Amino acid sequence: MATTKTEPKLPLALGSARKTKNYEGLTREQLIQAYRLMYMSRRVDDREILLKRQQKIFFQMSGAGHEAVGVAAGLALKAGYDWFYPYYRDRALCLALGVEPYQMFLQGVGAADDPSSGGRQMPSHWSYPSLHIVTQSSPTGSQILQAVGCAEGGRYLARHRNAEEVPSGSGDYREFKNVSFQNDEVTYVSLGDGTSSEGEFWEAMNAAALGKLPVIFCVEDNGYAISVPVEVQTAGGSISRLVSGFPNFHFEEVDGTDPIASYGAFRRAAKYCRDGLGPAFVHAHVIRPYSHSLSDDERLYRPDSERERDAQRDPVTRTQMYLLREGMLDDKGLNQLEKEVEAELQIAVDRALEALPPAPESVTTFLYSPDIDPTSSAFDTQAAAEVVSEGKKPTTKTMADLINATLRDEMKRDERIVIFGEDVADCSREEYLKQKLVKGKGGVFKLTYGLQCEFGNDRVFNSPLAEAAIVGRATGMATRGLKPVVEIQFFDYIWPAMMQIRDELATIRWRSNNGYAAPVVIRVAIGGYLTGGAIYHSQCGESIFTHIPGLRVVFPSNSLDAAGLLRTAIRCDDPVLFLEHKRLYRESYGRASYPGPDYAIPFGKANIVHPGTDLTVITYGAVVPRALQAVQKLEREQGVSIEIIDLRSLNPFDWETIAASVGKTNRALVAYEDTLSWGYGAEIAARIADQLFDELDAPVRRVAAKDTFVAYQPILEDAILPQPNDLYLAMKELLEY
Ligand SMILES: Cc1ncc(C[n+]2csc(CCOP(=O)(O)OP(=O)(O)O)c2C)c(N)n1
Ligand SMILES: [Mg+2]
Repeated sequence: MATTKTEPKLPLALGSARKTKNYEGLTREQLIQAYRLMYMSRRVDDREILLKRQQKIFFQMSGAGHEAVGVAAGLALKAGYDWFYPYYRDRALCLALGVEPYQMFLQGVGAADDPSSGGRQMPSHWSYPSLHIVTQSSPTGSQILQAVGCAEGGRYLARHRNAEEVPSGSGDYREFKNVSFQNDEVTYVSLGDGTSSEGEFWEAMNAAALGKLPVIFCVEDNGYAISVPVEVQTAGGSISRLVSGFPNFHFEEVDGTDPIASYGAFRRAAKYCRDGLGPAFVHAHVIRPYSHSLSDDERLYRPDSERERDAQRDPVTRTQMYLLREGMLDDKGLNQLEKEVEAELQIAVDRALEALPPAPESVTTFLYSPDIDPTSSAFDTQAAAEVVSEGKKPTTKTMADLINATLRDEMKRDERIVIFGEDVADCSREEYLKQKLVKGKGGVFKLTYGLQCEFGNDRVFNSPLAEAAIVGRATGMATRGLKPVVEIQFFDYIWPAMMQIRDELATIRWRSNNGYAAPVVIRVAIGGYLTGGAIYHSQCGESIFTHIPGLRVVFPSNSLDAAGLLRTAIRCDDPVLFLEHKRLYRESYGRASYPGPDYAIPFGKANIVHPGTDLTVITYGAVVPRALQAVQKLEREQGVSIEIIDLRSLNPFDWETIAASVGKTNRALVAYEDTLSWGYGAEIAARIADQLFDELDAPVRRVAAKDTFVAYQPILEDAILPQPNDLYLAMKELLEY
């Protein structure tokens, strides 16, 4: 651990640079260029503020006060080589990396040609793929874990050169992914002082320290998070003090209003990372002269005296004075520089104001991959796979067996796949496996058993117990072209990852206008009927995720469907939530023989598990075998004929099959394990009521769990979850209607 601390006293810092005259290795030209960028950054803010007041743009977020540290980072790191996860105050960094002011104004006006988002995101939400500036969201701090994953992705690619190869005709996501990397690349991520209170920040610091990853964490400490001062935010008032115990880090604390000192800090930090020694932490003290945003008036909570103290540290004016004092610029040179910047900005603003807005019809474009359609017939290899198993005596494999086999087949086929999560490895202490002291675990349900032994620690490993970190790191890796297939041990514990799933993973392609994508597969053990599973090992809740645009959600009910849908999930180019019902893992229902290494089922295609003519039951997951039981009884007793549709994939779902069936039977029952109200069945029932109203001879009914939690005592569990008899009664009633 190395520590360099520079007290935040600008005159001294600049004074010392003057004494040594080496300006931390910056040339006079570079210093003038640094000032030019800082000045430009401030003036872009000023222009935007004016445009906002004229109602020509719709939001403004300034980088004022953060210019010196941003430019310093931009000079110390390399655009298009290193990777950048900036936050909204990093305008100067972006300019230093090569973003043009015109491009920034395009985002302000929400133009179709805005390269960051095509008019979808607020200004200061940077995304410039050719520069490796990765799309940014608005939740504070949710970029940090992704930066860690990005660094991991680069290191993985450096160690697994075969992963770059794309076999011709692979037909999978690899055909559309650039996996370039540099052996000594660095990932930069920044955040504000307030954001360092977010749990994900600490998860990211831990993961970076554990992996000795080349990440530079930059905390731009302006002393406030909107109106909350740092001493209320951070115990002891100093984030440097709090993080100082993390191992493997290089630490810098610097006056972030001083471009020379900041550059020195970043240069040392970058060297430490490039040398492979571990991550670095740069704590930069900056100011925030323009309130939090245009919607905030800091005079409500900061007295003039405090604001004036800050103003004296303004990085733009002080750097300007410094250059004059050092004789690098004279008044004439300065005037000339400022005139040039103003002229450039005028042209940029004029052009941006003429830019066309996006077309309203484009609003759903790039929610999903434009390159690979997982609903297409290319993913329908069921017939071919059945031929593979023909002739051999079929062995009956459980859903757990076939998920394990599919993961194994896909890992063999594609070296970009990495698997991680809680307990998924066989044994983290590899020597125990080598010495054959232990057999290995491979997941609490053993779904990943044997994969670490076969593919090694780099490809299958245990993560810290941190669900946001699992999904966030996976998202960063996928951004680099890898295919993380991660596990959330129980659906009940997916919630810490919700921010990453809902606000990051699912939004990345859409919000960056296809600039970036993160086709991660998240496998999740879900559901109840466990006899003792209780509240926290029985939850469903799939509709919360089908409600998220941009995310595919599948929920197989049997071994073959699990194998076929998991393969499609892995090979496609979209993020997929793959729900595995725990009760079905080893059920005798739905076992099958191994269907071969290319068996795939397209998304959005339901399976008619039982054909019929008098009533349609639409269901999925563990309710499928229960519905079958009820149907068999009713058919036996009453000679009726009931059709059961297993949806298999919930988003997208197979409306055609539902419509055709209800058109034939004129009666519909929607059955699902989750709580009744506001659930997945509500959407299906509403669609039927809306679009098939004329076909119906009876109301659309739902059978689902009671609107409560799943209890431990089996008598209660039975009463809460939908049972075959509940289904039987509802079917009977509908048939008699
Ligand atoms: C998760 C989340 N919570 C709240 C907000 C609203 N918000 C936006 S910026 C901000 C303050 C951030 O302060 P800091 O991290 O110090 O950065 P600064 O703006 O001071 O540079 C808050 C509360 C948000 N965007 N995301
Ligand atoms: Mg702050």
